[in-house]
Amino acid sequence: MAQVKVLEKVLDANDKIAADNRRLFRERGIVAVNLMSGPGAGKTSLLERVLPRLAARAPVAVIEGDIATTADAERIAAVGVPVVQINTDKLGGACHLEALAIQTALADLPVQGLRWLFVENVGNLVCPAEFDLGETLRVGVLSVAEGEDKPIKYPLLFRQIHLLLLNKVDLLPHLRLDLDRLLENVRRVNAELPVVRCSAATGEGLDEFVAWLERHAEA
Ligand SMILES: Nc1nc2c(ncn2[C@@H]2O[C@H](COP(=O)(O)OP(=O)(O)OP(=O)(O)O)[C@@H](O)[C@H]2O)c(=O)[nH]1
Ligand SMILES: [Mg+2]
Repeated sequence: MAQVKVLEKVLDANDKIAADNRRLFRERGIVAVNLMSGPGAGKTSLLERVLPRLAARAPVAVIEGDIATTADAERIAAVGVPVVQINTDKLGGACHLEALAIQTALADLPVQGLRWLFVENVGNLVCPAEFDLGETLRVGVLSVAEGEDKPIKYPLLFRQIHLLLLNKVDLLPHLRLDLDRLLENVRRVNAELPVVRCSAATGEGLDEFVAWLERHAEA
């Protein structure tokens, strides 16, 4: 019982800070995109491809969340985009980002005039979906190598997101995957969820992803 109370308090505090973040994003016209997936689905690879295209038209920044290492922030810095790395091992090793970490990281980013803020959450198909960061859009990434059953086994993330990127489609000829069953499982959890089939390796589907982002940013 006591444990439940503690968790409620944590979520309460998180939601208040998330509301502050959301207000700041609205006031400044920032579109904040929370990118969530299991480890290795291709979040950073997709960002490496998509960020230069968005940055050519409007200022972009990234917050990278990982338990440890600055590897992903270094990859983002290499494409010339301002980035802050959050390592949650210094915050108790959390498997997700919380709103306070976003608020703190914003102090180290060029928020003035910023249009796009991408938050790459810690690689985890469960916990990130439980914490509101104040983001504008939630995008999930599932790679085709993860199997047909992930949407029904880990439904929360698939319920919360506004778009699903089905990544690594270049690998389909090499996999034993029933794509129709995977898509049916997505629909069982979230009937309306748009799905973009893409590959960070070949660039397939990324025009569609960028177009979706720009449409939703206008809205
Ligand atoms: N074949 C293929 N490989 C990919 C694709 N996207 C990513 N990869 C590879 O998958 C591995 C993981 O990619 P990352 O982009 O680091 O994945 P991530 O989701 O950022 O991983 P974490 O941040 O650790 O959760 C790397 O070896 C990538 O080169 C893709 O579309 N096709
Ligand atoms: Mg990554």
